[in-house]
Amino acid sequence: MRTRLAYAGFGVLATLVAVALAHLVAGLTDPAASPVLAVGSQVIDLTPTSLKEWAIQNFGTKDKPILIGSVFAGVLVLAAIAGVLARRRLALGAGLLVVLVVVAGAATANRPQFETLDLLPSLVAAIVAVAALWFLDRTFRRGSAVAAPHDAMAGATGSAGDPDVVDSAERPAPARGASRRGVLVATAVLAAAAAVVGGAGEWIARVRTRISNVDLPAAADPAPPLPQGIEGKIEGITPFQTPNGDFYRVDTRLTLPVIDLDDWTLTIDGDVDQKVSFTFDEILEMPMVERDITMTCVSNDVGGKYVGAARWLGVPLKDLLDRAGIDSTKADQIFSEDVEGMTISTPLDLAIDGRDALLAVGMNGEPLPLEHGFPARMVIPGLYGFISATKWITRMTLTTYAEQDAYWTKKKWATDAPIKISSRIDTPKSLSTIDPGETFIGGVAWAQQRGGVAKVQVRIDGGSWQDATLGPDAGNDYWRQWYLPWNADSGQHALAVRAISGDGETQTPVRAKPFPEGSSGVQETRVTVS
Ligand SMILES: Nc1nc2c(c(=O)[nH]1)N[C@H]1C(S)=C(S)[C@@H](COP(=O)(O)O)O[C@H]1N2
Ligand SMILES: [Mo]
Repeated sequence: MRTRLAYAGFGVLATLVAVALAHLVAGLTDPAASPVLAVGSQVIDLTPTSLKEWAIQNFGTKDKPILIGSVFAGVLVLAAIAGVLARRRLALGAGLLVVLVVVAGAATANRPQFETLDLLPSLVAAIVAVAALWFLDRTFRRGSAVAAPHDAMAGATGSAGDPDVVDSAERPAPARGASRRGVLVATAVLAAAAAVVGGAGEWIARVRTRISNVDLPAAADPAPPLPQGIEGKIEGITPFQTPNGDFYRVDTRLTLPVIDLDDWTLTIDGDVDQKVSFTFDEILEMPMVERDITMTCVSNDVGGKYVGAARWLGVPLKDLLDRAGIDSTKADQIFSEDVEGMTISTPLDLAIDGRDALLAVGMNGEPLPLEHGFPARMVIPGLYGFISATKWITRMTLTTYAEQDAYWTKKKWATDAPIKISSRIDTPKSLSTIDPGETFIGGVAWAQQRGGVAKVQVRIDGGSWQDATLGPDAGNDYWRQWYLPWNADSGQHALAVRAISGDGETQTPVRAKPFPEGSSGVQETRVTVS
């Protein structure tokens, strides 16, 4: 029993060392090719939409760490089994470890932008895992042989032929503690090596995914100064502009891409008069516009957090497309691709109907953070991000929906997905307990490309809809803060909110889940006043 436990530990340790070294090699080549991350990315791609939505709803932005953690835990359980197998036959345990690494290699090879070099981390992992397991096994058997030289098992393992063992066997058997110490030292050394090497890999990956300094040009067509939000007045309300560090992040990546600005280009091809490519500097030389736009994720539930408002600096998409000369009698979609081969479809007619569709390079006065698409991303007001907001973009192909299916189209999400009118209560927080007396109910509401938010109404305890006061206005593609003074009396209360757009449409009470074209319904929260 004790040796079985020790061997399970050996399997785990051998795997940790292998994964750590592979992580370091991946850090130096392509961080996304690190075995556990490659498997994690495959899991993301293979997970059914319903399960993915469930994970996003329940884990929120922690979905990525939770996924990596689960994959890692799964690997370690299998590694422990490999260790136990190795106790009987080393080849069996080593074989299982190799199978694990082959799975990781296959996951790596299945990535859209796969290069042969990406297999190096897996190859290293295979060699190191087997070598470490062999080493631990040998150390352990040698220790056992030393401790109990007449043990038939030890003699039968073949290590008896080892001159060291023969040597020591001739000496009086040392205390059992000495052999155990050998195993403990080996274990400690390997564990420390794994921590150091893995940490170094992580550090290198982080350094390499730090973005270079870029100086953004001033906008030729700037946005008017952003009015002061009411967050200073209504405590707990979402700020009028979302700071970059607080902006929600939704994408299919587990690692951030390594971007070399000198190599990066944006190519426009497909149904165009001429294929064109732009370097980053060439894009910066084009006239820039600045726009305040609220972006929303299709996975946002009513009342959810996947919405953010920023000031974007970029080139009008139309200007770029005009350089290529698009044939809109043929093409009906912009099929955009990121540096990793992830694809997004955008309806062409909506991208060129006059709305402020941008290739953005700046966000709230800074270069795009890497999390949000550095060096350039699309931003199109009024369309959910999954059909409009390609981050790390490198290609736009003018084509048809009949010819090309993008990532989420393959997963049966809608191709035509305008953002639905919605509103959210930020304060008082759902299910919270507040003091009785004068307070505010407040939040945000959005109706991009629908004439903006004309009105927000609040309903308390099923009463009549009351008009809320709107915060400042930064254009129809931007959200509005809103609040309603409330004299809260003791007891349980139900609060609801709805928005009415400038086009005269009222946010529908009909509930819909995010899949396949965005959630709808009215948010209702409960608060206790006591
Ligand atoms: N390359 C790439 N771009 C992407 C995605 C992605 O997975 N990969 N996700 C999209 C989705 S679903 C949304 S809602 C927005 C989110 O942008 P943000 O992370 O900057 O908030 O980016 C879009 N652009
Ligand atoms: Mo999204």
